Amino acid sequence: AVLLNAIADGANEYPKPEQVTYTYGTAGFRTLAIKLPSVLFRVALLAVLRSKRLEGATIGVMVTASHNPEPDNGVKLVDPSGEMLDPNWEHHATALANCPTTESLISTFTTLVSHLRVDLHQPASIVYARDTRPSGPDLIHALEAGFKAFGASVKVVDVGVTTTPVLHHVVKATNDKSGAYGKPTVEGYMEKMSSAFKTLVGNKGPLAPLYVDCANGVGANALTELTKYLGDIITIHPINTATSTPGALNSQCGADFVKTRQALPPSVQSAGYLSKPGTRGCSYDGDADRIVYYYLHENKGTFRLLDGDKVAVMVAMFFGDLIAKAKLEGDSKVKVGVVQTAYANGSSTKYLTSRNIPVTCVSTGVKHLHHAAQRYDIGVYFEANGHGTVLFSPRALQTLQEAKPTSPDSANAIKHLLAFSDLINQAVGDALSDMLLVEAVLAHRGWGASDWDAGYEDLPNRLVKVEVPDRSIFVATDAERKLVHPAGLQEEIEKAMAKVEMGRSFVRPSGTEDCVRVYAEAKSQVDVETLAKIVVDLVE
Ligand code: 16G
Ligand code: ZN
Repeated sequence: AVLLNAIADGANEYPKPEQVTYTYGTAGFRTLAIKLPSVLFRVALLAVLRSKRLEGATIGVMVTASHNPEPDNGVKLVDPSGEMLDPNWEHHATALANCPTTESLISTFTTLVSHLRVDLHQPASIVYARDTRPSGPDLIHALEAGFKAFGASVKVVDVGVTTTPVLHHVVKATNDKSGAYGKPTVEGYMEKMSSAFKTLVGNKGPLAPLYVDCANGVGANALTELTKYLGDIITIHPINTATSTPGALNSQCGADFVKTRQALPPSVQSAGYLSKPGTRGCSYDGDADRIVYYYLHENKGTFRLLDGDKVAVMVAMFFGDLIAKAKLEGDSKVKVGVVQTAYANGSSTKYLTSRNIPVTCVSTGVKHLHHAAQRYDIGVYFEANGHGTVLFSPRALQTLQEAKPTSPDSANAIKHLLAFSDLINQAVGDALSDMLLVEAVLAHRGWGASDWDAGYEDLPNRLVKVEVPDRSIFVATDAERKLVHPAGLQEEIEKAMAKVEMGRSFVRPSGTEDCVRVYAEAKSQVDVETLAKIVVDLVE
């Protein structure tokens, strides 16, 4: 009763706005920041319940709206393994967020406690962080008010202003009592990544300079921190680092801007950072869990995008070669697989499958890719938009640790594979760790940006956002590649696809915005435009 009173007192401070319905979606709760204080208070309650249910295992709470505009914010929970919240708990979050009154909140909370069999006497432990958004501090206050209702039984650690992947790392490392995953701090993470990077490229440096567009977000802080540990192996030039300039976050810069516009951020263009042929640039998003690379074509000066698909292909091929060099024999052989979504460019999928690398296609959203990647020994997963990482299965790690090298070459390959497993964030994709992964692979291959790009040519493609009265009538299946509803629409889309050479198109409701997305690709730009237009018309 004391607890319920404390929760009720706190809840009264953060009433739910009327006429707002919240959904815990692919990226947690995300909307205008001014609508979120009550949600943060209630998310705190759920985080505590989840931690208690898991006997005090540490749960993470991240306050960010990633690539969204500055007035937005959001919140998501991180499970003890460092992965996204168990999907079975997502609707409990939604239920708590939507209770119209304090009374109904208390009754929903009480129901959850008994329904989920939570022992309130268990301890709870939470770590939390936020990005650089101006709305962050107030939302963190609301979150902390939720923890305070439980009194001293809840242990909290404020990681402060940091990136989403750093928070995931801290959660995973805190829960790994063996200490093998590294120290549960920002410094611990930077140390782990940079020492693996040094093992991999220490004798190949200094690497060619790299320009990094930080989207004026929290990635700028993390990158400054990381460069302190990297020494002079690589010269990194951070740009778009104005984290306290109002309105600058994600504006005309960042991974989402670059991927959607297929162009340089104007700031990068006008400063001419990439004008020296072969110079590489990359862009993070607002919370630094996404990255895309690019460069300017040597002769034509045109923009060339190296997106998540390009990273996946390069990395998968490289690991395949490294495993061959390691000469791991027989049953213990380690195999590489790739996970993509329907948005992966058809050329990338064809490139991989024609080289006997297995490819799985899953629905959009990191959690789907992550789980599918866990089924491979070394699972490379990337969304075209730049979310992704590489997972090493426990069996693969054990095989590598126990492998008996047959030559100095194989010993080296094994050492490098293990160093890559330390360099790469095993909890979630990280722009910083992915950047070092790309740089290390390029250095090992002796490649520049154009060598990397030469593997395959993207099919021309188009992504269109269509506003519809009710997106819930669009129901997709087969990893979102086909529509089962509205009846008959899929047949029409397929007819349109058949009309153009190498035509492919699909329609899916967005999980983050009130719209439907239409994707089309074909052999020529003209055909893509035709196909996209037909499908958009069908949807409208
Ligand atoms: C979320 C997902 C991202 C996905 C995007 C699709 C996470 C952490 N983020 O941002 O992976 O690409 O949604 O958005 O899972 P859409 O459903 O609006 O197309
Ligand atoms: Zn993000």
